Amino acid sequence: MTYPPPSDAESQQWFSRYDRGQKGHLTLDEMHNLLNDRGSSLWAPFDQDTAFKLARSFAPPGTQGPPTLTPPALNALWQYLSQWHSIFLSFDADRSGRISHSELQNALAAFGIRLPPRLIHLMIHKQNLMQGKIQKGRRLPDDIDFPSFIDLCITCKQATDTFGRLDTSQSGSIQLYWENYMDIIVSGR
Ligand SMILES: [Ca+2]
Repeated sequence: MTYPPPSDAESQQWFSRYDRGQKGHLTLDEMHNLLNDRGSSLWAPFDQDTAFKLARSFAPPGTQGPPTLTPPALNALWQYLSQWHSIFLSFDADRSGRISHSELQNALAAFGIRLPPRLIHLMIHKQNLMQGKIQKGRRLPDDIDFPSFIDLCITCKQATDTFGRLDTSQSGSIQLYWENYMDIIVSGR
């Protein structure tokens, strides 16, 4: 089941409903609530961290402080989620509603990102750990849901962009001073 992008009228209706005080923009919390309410029949809830990454990606450039979303930015976000949900479904080969190790490996390879199985396992484990989806006494999930898939793809894209920016000769390797490395870790860019 795919999620069609909303019409302009529908999108405006949702925006008005969640824009408390009719400010003309959605705060991070308002956008987070809207995201989970609208997608409740299709995907697991987005956690706060992934919602923040999405809001930051679609907030107007140069936004200082917490990201906010205008109506056009909300439309762009829904288009983005709709496209990614289709991609998610296309790589969910066994139609389980989740992405397994091999399905993730295929998806990343299709995006030009080739990673060893150990790293794929680690990323899946870390996603489930970060999002509190590992419960005490239960076997660790070895697959991820749609919000985790989105989060992981955003992380991979940021890492690939950062590496590409530093690999000016496109040799596939970079040399980093400690300070530059710390700058990347701390700034998250
Ligand atoms: Ca699957």
